[in-house]
Amino acid sequence: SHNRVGNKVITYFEGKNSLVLDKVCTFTDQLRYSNALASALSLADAVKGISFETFVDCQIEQLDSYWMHSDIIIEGNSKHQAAIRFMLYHLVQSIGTDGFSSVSAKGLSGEGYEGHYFWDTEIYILPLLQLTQPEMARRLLEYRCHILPYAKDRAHELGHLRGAAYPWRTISGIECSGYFPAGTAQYHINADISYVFIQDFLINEDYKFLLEMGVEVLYETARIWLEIGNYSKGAFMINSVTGPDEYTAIVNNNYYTNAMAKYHLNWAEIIYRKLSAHEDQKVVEKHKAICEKIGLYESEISEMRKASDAMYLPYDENMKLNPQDDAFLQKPIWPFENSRYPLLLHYHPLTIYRHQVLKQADTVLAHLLLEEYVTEEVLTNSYNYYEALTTHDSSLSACVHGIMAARIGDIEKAYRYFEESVNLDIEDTHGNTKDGLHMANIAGTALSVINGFGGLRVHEKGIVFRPSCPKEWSRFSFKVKYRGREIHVSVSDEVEITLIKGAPLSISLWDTEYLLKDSLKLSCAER
Ligand code: IFM
Repeated sequence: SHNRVGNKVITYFEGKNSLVLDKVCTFTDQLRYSNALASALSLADAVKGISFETFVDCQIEQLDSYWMHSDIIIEGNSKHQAAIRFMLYHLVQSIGTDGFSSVSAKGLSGEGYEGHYFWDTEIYILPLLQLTQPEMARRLLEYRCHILPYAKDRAHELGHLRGAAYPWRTISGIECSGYFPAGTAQYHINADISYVFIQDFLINEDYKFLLEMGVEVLYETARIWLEIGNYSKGAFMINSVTGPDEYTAIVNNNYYTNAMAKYHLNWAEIIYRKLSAHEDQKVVEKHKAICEKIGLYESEISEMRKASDAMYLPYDENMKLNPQDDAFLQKPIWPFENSRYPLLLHYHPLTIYRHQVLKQADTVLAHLLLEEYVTEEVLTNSYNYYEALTTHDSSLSACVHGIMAARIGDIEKAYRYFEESVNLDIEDTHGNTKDGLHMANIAGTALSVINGFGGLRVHEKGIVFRPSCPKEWSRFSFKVKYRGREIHVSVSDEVEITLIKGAPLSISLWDTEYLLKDSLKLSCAER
């Protein structure tokens, strides 16, 4: 018999032989439920009678579907194959799938960074999921939409008259960073979040999702650039911000931030025009209602277009590269040989900030995300210059350097970086895996195969491949989803791109356009 006393249930048993107890755990909180306790009890009631085996079957079904679309095959190195599957497995366990959560920096594997979510999700994890698990990707985008009210409050708190400023680190939506120079000053998080909403649109062309979850975030975050930027001699400047590289703080015109803001403002205007002129009147009306709700009118959109077009992107004519910011190239180069690493544990931040030294990819990352803003020459020069100054003290660095090494055609170097990122946790090369696995690096390792050796990019004009197989592997392959299609890519000394599902599609392979009907096979030597 049962007795419920307050929150406790007291159960009396009588009899002989064995007693089987099924323990049902439900988890609720006040972020997701207005009455957490009542919801927990009713959820527990709802699963009553469902056997453990049924849950096991559901789990198997989910994982089978995950591997079907997300597996990455590496032939010729069984250690790499096992390691990448280990990484993909940890990743899937850590992804918030309810629209109220994201992926914490250490996933569910440790307490490092207190479970907080960072830009790691948008710039490292989402680009992978958007191509392989688009529904999971959408839940993560929804999370950002749900916490928009907090980002608007934060913008107000920072003294901005309009717009939203997403927190550097958070769970519920409030800023949890206690060190603003390398926290809140990283305004680029606004552009990072918008970048993945724009990628979702480029990949899926889905106006419904854009309207429901994306536009308000896109516009409110774009407003911040007009708040913090100013014109000087006709160019739009963004001062006193910190870029991705945490060894350089509070700078003027960080290339990454300015380039991402330019893209963000550009797309805010394009999307405004597309939605205002949409053929479906319901879309036009709904968009109009959102704009009216947030007080966004033509004049502000024109300001966004103007700022995007006039955005200042630092460029050094002598060195033919993009300086990381206005002052970066004037500083002395860090004395690398006589230093102790990671620098952050041995030197005061102010000492580090006064030198040319990077913790992680910054301009190089901007060139990965926005190659349309740079020439081949500047991209290569910038890579070579910054690589020599980068300590990779951040686990977010090696994968980006590997992807970009492949981009400039240095596959041997790309392979060395791949080894660094694939081994980071399993060999504990940063000495801190005890605090949890490095989720951005995990997704970044998968991206090293897809974007790096596979050379995949999603541009406004379409999908691009520039594949090359490292000589240490005999073949690698993966699948991606793009505009209702599923595509299988297999690379050895030849590349075979197969349309598994969907209508024929125009693709770019080594900068030549092809119509992908069923399968396209070319020798890598012919590129
Ligand atoms: O978001 C990162 C940051 O870029 C470097 N330090 C660690 C953070 C969490 O992974």
